Amino acid sequence: MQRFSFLQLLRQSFRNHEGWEPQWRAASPKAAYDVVIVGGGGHGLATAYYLASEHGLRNIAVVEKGWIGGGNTGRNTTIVRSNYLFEESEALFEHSMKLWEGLSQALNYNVMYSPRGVLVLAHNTTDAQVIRRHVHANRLAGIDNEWMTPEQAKDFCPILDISRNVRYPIVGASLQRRGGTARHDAVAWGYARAASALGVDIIENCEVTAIRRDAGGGVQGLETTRGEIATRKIGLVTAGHTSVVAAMAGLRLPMESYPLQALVSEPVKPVMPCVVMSNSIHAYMSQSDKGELVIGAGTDAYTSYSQRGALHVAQHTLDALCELFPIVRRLRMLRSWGGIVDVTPDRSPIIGKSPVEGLFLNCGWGTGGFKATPGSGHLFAHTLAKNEAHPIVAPFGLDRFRTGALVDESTAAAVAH
Ligand code: FAD
Ligand code: PYC
Repeated sequence: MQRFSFLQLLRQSFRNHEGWEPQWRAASPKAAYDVVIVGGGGHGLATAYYLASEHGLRNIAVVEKGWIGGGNTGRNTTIVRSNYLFEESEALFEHSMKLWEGLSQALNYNVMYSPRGVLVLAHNTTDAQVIRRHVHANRLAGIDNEWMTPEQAKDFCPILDISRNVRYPIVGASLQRRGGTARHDAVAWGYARAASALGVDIIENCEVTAIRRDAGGGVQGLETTRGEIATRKIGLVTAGHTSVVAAMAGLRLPMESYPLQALVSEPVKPVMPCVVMSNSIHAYMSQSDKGELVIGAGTDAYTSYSQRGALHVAQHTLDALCELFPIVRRLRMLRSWGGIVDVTPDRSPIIGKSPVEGLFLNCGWGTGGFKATPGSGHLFAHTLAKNEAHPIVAPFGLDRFRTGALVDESTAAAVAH
């Protein structure tokens, strides 16, 4: 009988685990592509997948400076919902929600979309008015959302403390039952595998360092740490860093970058059946399938590119969560991390053409772009393929900052801004 050491067995079990071995073609860059997507997060990979699957393009590359999904896609708290206020955003996020519902089947990859419900807490009269306004707006648009009394909220999430004499009393809540979570890295891997199977080159460890333009100003190609690539069409999908990359083409964008942090507890048995968010306290929590409580804090108060958040921000969040859920008081935290989110003046994304011919933008998702991954990729692929914004993303063009037609979703962002 063959004997294996413990390490060999461990390695083998990792190999057998779906997703451990790369299931996408790890490519070297070719000299030229029809389209290059910069940024191998969920949005960039989804864009490449839909360009290939729905628009028949094949000569596509996704270039990623690190490893795919290593940016905000792999750092976020995976909340999926479409309970936004304005019609433009409702259409955008609901489009995405519908794609989530069939995504595992479409990609033949389990992205673990789990519609376990997203409960948004109201702590005072203003909160209640704002949240109820969202409920009414959503219902008018045919999006599920409902108002709950504190008792109904507690029935749905029994570990909530709804006593009246606490620091953050709960006066009501909204519940979007179709909202929930999905497995963040599975989304990147699922899109990567499906795009690769359609011939897309996914090129990791390939940082874009310059954008070359021709005499007329249009894009001509990219310089990367793995050589030059010629292309006439570039999609920038580099969350948190798009201002830096766009500046390589001489473009200044109305965005600021902030650290946003999250943390997980040690794993415990199932205690949390849904997602709970509190916008005014800047704290939210859910439980992963591994048992860890997944906790998110607010953004730092200052712009920065450091991928960690300030300690006092996390401390405030933990204090607040101990008030809302006294059961978590004795839990230990396992790890914490941060990501860089790019925030626009109206807290809505920028999707569409840029003033530079051949340069397209998909950025500004701020604290809330994970939920949009399938919809963003789907609509951005259309925009790139047709050279024209898809009607759903047309309101999210860069020109709104000139015309003033803003889509002010600051109350939907759910975390501090
Ligand atoms: P990313 O996954 O960041 O991908 C961009 C990629 O571009 C990166 O991999 C980066 O390495 C690459 N890149 C950058 N510069 C270059 C370059 N020069 N050359 C090549 N590649 C480059 N959203 C929700 O909807 N729900 C949530 O619960 C949620 N929680 C969050 C919690 C935290 C802590 C954070 C940080 C964010 C959260 N978000 C959430 C926001 C969400 O994570 C992002 O909006 C979303 O993941 C952005 O996806 P992306 O594919 O555009 O970006
Ligand atoms: O957009 O739902 C969201 C979210 C939660 C935490 C960060 N963003």
